[in-house]
Amino acid sequence: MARRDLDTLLSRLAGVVGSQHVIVDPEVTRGYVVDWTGRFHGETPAVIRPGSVEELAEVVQICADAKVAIVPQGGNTGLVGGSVPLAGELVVSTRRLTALGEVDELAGQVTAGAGVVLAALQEHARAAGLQYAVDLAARDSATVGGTIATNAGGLHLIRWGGTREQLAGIEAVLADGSVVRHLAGLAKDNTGYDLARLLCGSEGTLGIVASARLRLVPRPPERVVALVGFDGLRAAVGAVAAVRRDVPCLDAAEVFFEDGLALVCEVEGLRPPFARSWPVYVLFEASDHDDPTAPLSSALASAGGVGDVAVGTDARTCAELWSYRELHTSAINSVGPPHKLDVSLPLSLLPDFVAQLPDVISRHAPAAHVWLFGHIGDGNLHVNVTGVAADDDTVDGIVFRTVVSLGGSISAEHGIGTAKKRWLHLNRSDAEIRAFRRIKHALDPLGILNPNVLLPPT
Ligand code: FAD
Ligand code: 2HG
Ligand code: ZN
Repeated sequence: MARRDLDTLLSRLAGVVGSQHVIVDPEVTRGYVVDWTGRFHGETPAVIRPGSVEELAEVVQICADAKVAIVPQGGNTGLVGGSVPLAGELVVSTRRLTALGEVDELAGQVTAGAGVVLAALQEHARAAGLQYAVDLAARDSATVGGTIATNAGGLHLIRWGGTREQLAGIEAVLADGSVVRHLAGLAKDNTGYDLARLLCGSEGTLGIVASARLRLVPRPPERVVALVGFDGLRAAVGAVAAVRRDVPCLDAAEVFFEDGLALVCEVEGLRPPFARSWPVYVLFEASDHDDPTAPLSSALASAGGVGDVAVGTDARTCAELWSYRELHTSAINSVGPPHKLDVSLPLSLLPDFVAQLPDVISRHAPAAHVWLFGHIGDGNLHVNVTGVAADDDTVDGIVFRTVVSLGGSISAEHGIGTAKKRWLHLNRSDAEIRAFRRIKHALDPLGILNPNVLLPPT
């Protein structure tokens, strides 16, 4: 865009949001143009920070008039390169949309602005004796809008479902600047297309979420966390099945491995949980009105391959046990920007997949290291590969093809973004991708909303 046209555009936008919210200083915009991992770098002429849905709508309308592309951004914690302006787009940040309504205790719902971070939402829900079911280690930065746009899964999906299951309504700005608002949160409301669920997981390609009506769930008072060492993954998968069967109040079943735990302890200066190490660890969390420790222990006692067990029932010990799992992402990033492959597989095939992965990868990238952890209860493994150049995605393709050959998905919860769009066809048929394109074209005919993600180029 010519300098003069850009200046005109930015001054129109400043007229809407205020010049202090049109950020052009490269020192400041730097934090908006590189993704969380440091693998994806872009550039932008400006970051626009609307303070209300009305301002957001005007911003989008002005960009549509000028046919200028936009990347919506929340907390910029996305892990598929979808939140950064890779082709010089404007960034529209939702971080000022932080309105948080009163908790409706009768409905068990709340209306939250797109820029509310999950930690604030959790705290707000807790004050009313409830909780928001989606929780992630990035809770201090990840926003309501970003988690809806990516349909984030998180640590408690096994019990409560992912983001889509919590959505009771949405307010969003479409690509022409029009506002769709459906926030009543009625339990029964069978009146046509479900726009909230369509926008959920659309990665900023169909509209910009301004706020959402969210379901809250009960927060049982008694909680137990158990970290268990296993002699192998097959035993761990079997134990997870036993615990799921016998402990209906299971909140989480999370896996990590010997090398990942050693890295976390080294990078974060933590003491290992046990005197000896185990090939595989699973962290279980359960919560209920009555203390769930006894059913959890007896389910584990009936499972094979169980080694050491550490149990926490008070907040401090639970947090310490969780930190071995939650700190994997930052510890791995300290090794170097990883390729983040977030896959899911049928549980019965998870051990075979993990057994063949090192060989499959080292044949093509001998210097690579593969770190594995994830949500074992959901069959979701985070395959992080370090020691591979940021722009060389040969290994990504190899892993994805292996996953698909075993009946799995190339994206369990992080989305497609820019990182995986060339592999979308592995999981989606031509007919599905054509339908995606028609939906995209119908809602965003100019193609201005997050043009670099999800859909591969034609
Ligand atoms: P961003 O990164 O800013 O954006 C993500 C995508 O959403 C982009 O495509 C962006 O354009 C779009 N977007 C953002 N806001 C809006 C909006 N208001 N309207 C429309 N589109 C929008 N993810 C999981 O699923 N489960 C996990 O357990 C998990 N744990 C994580 C732990 C760590 C330490 C980190 C760094 C990340 C983790 N993530 C996890 C990934 C990430 O936190 C999620 O993808 C989250 O949903 C992104 O939210 P965000 O606000 O940071 O969005
Ligand atoms: C998690 O489960 C997140 O901790 C991040 O989804 C996964 O870092 C990753 O690859
Ligand atoms: Zn995850």
